[in-house]
Amino acid sequence: MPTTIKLDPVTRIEGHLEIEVTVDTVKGEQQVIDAKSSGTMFRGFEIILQGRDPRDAAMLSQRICGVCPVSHAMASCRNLDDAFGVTVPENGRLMRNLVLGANFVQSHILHFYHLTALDYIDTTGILDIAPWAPRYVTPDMVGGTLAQTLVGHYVAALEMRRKTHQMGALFGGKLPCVSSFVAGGCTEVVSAEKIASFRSLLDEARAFVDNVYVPDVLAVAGLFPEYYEIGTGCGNLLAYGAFDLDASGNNKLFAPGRYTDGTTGQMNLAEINEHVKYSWYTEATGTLNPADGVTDPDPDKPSAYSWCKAPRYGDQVHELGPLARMWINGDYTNGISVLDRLAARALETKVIADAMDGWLDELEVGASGYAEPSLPQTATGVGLTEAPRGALGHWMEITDGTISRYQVVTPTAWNTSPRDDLDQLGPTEAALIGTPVADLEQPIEVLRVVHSFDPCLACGVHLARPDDRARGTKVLIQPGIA
Ligand code: NFE
Ligand code: MG
Repeated sequence: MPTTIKLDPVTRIEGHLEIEVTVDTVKGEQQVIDAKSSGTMFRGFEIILQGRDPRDAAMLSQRICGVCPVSHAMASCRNLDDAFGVTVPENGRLMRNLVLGANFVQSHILHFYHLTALDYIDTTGILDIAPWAPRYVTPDMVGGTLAQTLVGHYVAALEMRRKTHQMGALFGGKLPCVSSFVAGGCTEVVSAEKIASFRSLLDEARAFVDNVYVPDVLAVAGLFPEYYEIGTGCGNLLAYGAFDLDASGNNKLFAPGRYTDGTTGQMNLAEINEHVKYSWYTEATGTLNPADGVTDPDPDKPSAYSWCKAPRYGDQVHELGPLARMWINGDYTNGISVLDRLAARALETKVIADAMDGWLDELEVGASGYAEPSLPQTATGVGLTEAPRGALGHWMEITDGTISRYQVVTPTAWNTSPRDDLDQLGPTEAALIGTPVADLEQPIEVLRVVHSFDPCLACGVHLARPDDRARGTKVLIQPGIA
């Protein structure tokens, strides 16, 4: 008999995600036969931004998320750079890269140690108090020395995250939510002292990544090899690319591109659209390209089960994230699975941390990182970057000097998207199909698959629904009082 299990909410993620799986026995093995991923929180940032001065966009859109505010600042500023037609000076490009890089290192360490490592280790006798207990304890979890070591590294990782935050704040002004990212560059002043402080913190972070993070991920991978076959998903990957290596915009640490039906291809923005058949948005706003996108919530829509729209490329499902970036860059092509996501994320952290050392060398003490733009009355803009969880895009229209349209499409919207107009499952849903579940009371395998995407629903559904059961009761936060 098929059994339905609901993880509501999924814990050790950012934001509010509900995962519903149906489990049945197929060919003698109990496994997931159906899955639904539901973003259960509406944010409304795209509505909040309408009617505002475009120069506010970077400050406001960063508040979408405390984990990846730098990515939203970067996407927003690139959007404004594009709309205003301004060229960012070299120090501006480099400081933006360094702050974004610091945030990636922080976020990836957070994901492994504080969000997913506990899916693999039995911490009984080590962490028996809240918030670590009660929790799933399954026979395949590893205890003993590895568990002791990983818990020790869990604590060390907290300290490392503090230091990477400090690093980002040196050129970001503060963190989370940087104050120096503006249209036209970065307003922080480059000094020899700041470069030295940044490098000293970066040296510590690089040592942690090389000597602790990457080896720990490989240790977990060695003990759970079956997870190279679990959570394979849609098999398609997409990246916008990020970390400009020069002013041309064509030379990036991570290249844009996609991998669709087994073939590598170019990424053309016109092919992106957001389906809403199963999302709480009016049907009229479906399948629009983000440049023409509309945010019009329909909380009573009978077919819907998520506040995430379903972004698609050429109407096909694509997975975003570190694995997509590393694959498209040719840096990691071992496979697509739970462990491949974890391994690619750790290896990418090393690639970025090592590159940051070179960007510090390129900074010019005293040179401005900011070119003052003039504000157009009418313009359109697109800002693309990568966030820790995958490709991030902001689209904007300016009319009469104010924002008349602002659309954000986040990586978690792609990865945890519900079904689309063609009834194709979203990437996480697809990755769950076929996942073995040994114990219906403790579906740890489901959690391992979901966590491998590092979902952030605050980003995904960029108002609160105070009572989860009262779907008809919505409180819309109006512009100006958010
Ligand atoms: Ni809230 Fe975010 C990242 C973005 S995920 S963490 O990384 O954009 O959608
Ligand atoms: Mg959006």
